[in-house]
Amino acid sequence: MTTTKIASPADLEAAAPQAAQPDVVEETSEWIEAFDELVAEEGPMAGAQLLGTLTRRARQAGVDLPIQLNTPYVNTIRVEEEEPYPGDRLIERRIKGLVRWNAMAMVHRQNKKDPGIGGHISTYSSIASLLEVGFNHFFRARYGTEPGDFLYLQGHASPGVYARAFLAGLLTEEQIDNFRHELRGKPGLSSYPHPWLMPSFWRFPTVSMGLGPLNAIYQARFMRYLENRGLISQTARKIWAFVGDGETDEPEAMGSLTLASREKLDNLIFVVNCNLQRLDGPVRGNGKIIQELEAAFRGAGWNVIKVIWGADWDELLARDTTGLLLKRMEECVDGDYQSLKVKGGAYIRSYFFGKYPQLLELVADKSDEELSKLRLGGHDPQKVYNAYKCAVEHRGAPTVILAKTIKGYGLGSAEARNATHQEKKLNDENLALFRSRFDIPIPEQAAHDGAPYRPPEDSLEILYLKERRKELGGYILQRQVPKFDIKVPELDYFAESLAGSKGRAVSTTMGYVSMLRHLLKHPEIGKLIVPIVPDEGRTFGMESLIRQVGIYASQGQLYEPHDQDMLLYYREAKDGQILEEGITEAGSMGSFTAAGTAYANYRVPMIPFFTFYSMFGFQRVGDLIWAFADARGRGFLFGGTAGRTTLAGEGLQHLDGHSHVLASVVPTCATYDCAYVYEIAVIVQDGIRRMHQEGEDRFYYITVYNEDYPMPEMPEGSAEGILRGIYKFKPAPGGKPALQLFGSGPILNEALRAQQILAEKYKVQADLWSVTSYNQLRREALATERWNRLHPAEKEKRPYILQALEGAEGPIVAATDYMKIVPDQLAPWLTGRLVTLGTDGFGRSDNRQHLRRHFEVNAESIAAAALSRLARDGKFDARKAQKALQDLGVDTEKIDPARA
Ligand SMILES: Cc1ncc(C[n+]2csc(CCOP(=O)(O)OP(=O)(O)O)c2C)c(N)n1
Ligand SMILES: [Mg+2]
Repeated sequence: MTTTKIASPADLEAAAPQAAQPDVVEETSEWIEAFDELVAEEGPMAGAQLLGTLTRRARQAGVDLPIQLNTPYVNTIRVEEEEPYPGDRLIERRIKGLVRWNAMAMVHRQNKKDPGIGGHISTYSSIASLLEVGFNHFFRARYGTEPGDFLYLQGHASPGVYARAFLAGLLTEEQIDNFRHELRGKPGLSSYPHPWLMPSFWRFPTVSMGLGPLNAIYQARFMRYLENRGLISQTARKIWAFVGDGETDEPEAMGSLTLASREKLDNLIFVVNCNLQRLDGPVRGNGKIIQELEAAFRGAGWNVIKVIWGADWDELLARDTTGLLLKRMEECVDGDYQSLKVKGGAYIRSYFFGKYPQLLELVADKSDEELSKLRLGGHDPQKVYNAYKCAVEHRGAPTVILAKTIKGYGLGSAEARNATHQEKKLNDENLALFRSRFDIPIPEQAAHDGAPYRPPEDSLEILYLKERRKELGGYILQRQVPKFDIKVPELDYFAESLAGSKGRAVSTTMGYVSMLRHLLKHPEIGKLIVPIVPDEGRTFGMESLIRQVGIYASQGQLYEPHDQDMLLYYREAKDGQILEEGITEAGSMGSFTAAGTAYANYRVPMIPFFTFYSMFGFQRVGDLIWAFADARGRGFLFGGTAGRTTLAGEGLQHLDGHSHVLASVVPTCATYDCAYVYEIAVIVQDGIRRMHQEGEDRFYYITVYNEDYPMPEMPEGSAEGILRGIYKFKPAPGGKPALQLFGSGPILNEALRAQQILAEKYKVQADLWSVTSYNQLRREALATERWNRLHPAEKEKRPYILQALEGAEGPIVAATDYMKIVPDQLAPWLTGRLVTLGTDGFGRSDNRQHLRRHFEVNAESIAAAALSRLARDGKFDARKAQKALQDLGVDTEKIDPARA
């Protein structure tokens, strides 16, 4: 059997013609000659075919051929294939100079005015040509009545994006003047792309590196999903994702590449800005990031276009008959290229060309200055234009453009230096140099101050810029949200979920899934629901959903599923509605984000329900959830298999007792821990109404469990309390209560049992409350308290938690399957009353009964805690309380589970 291996540099060296044995030299040259003839007569395709056939033949014959994923270190598009530039290069250069100036000046001036306010100038300066060619010739603002291309931009390049919007008249000088000054009562500009902060400008938060590329891939896939399901019309819309070369080290950036090729996402274009540097220094000092990325993307099935050298190098490459120029290009590592830029023309001559006398000869007619100005591909509009054109026209696969640029391009002595990323200001000399290099027509003093500059409205530059944008459908940096006129289902649509299970033991997960199944049938919003699962559908009992609406598969189902004769077979369909993502919570978040922001991006108010293992949610993909909130995402996150003691047997890595803590930190996330199915129905119904009828930018985190128990019918009048976070579930059974019991999720049942134990065994009466959201209660209380603080002369308002507890006396024992900090969020308003029982500490493998005893959240522990507290308050005999603990089986001397 032959094995295939990837070529190592040594293999390639060995396979190189110059290393061939003397006796095969003649034969080799004959082969080459024949090959050249074939290509000349029949064309490159014939050459490729011949080599393909030969390679297959060689492998069959047992020849161990290395796989070669790299092409030479030159541009992918040959000069002969290039098309002429369609724009006015001169004016475009002037516009670019103006954008560069304003971007640089914005950061420079702000840091002079307000030292330490930050900002970046070197990222944009490297990416300027890549963006300008796009803005002038490619980025479409609309396709007919449909929204246009989507741009994921490097967050740190935002000054350049603002500068262009300023020239286009989209942003005012006052805004430019208030870059990074958002809190001064004037319109300012956020540091980075944040739709939350600038909702009519930014669409995609990208500055947490790696999330942009991942979200772009899933966005491209979701666009196809909407098209295939007939929810939007098919357009030529492209998703352009600008990515830093350093950023590609983030696993999220590269982790989903094969999805894009598998799904043939030719609506997706990555542009990697290969300035060879990141924050601290070179991305690959000892290697070549462009070659490394080429192999990775090509291996993943992408169309790869390298844009390495500018037109200045074409002539040198054409004149070099020795092959030494390419050899030298390939020998140098990225650290060398960085030094060549920093050290200038004479060094380039001696170090780069000087290695081989023939190369020195090649540049004998060039001055040192000319050598220092030999342009790279990513700064050459002609090269960039051709790469973009090929990318846009490419069919059947996503494209990545690897464009070589210089970090800090045009910033004088800061260019390409290791420290350039942190540069905030230019010195006077560099400012003057910048002004003359890019011909900025402003007075010296204004230049010195770094004043913004916008030429008059009727200047050639502004007219040209506007005309180009008009041609492309208008300005692209705009985010508009239409008003939707959808009728969301009323609560009675959920009647089945509200009615209880009539004594049948079911889990909240089952109840949730049947509710989802019902929602999918809704005549108006059914089609808008997007169920998303990361290979966990069976865990949550979703097989019936698979049968009902199918799993989305862009190619349909190409095979006959082995279980086709079963009712609940594995059904994949081109118009399938479920996104079955496989084992990727990050990728699922990509889909959740694309779906949850579709109301703004596609003007289709999709309603995603992403159901996952609660332990692998916020803990695993918290930053993606944060970005979802920033993007003003709307939808439902369902944390299944929730609870540190409810998910039995799984142990430390799986038992979640803290996702509610993590979820509580996201400002637009409403978190709910539900005990009964009707609670979920009330929250989902109201959520859809608030998000899509009222247009609120919020989303939900709801935990559901796999413990089966009878679901009660919804108590009359409890809807408001469910939504606000607390309602009385069962009043004290026999007389005036001495204390209050709070329970959440399945632990409410433990509290219910505790209520009985207390009444029957100890004659202690307690009210029982279901607390659906400590977090919502806390937020409301904080807002009320803030109002009180700011209005000392007005009548004090009472937080909802105190209103709800009006007249409810005695201590409060709150029990949860989550950490104690969850109920403790209400401690400031329940001073001296609150006793919290929760599941702090690592989970263990055991059944519910033992887990709850271990974590001290079982009914007995709740009853014991109540008696203990009453004893401390002098309301129950202390010795009897101690005895009760023993009778209830509470081990008073066991180790604290928080430390076990
Ligand atoms: C997740 C994350 N980690 C770290 C940073 C901080 N950071 C901002 S820019 C940067 C370097 C970026 O380098 P590169 O991706 O090559 O972009 P360039 O500026 O060179 O174009 C770093 C580390 C961040 N924004 N996000
Ligand atoms: Mg970089």
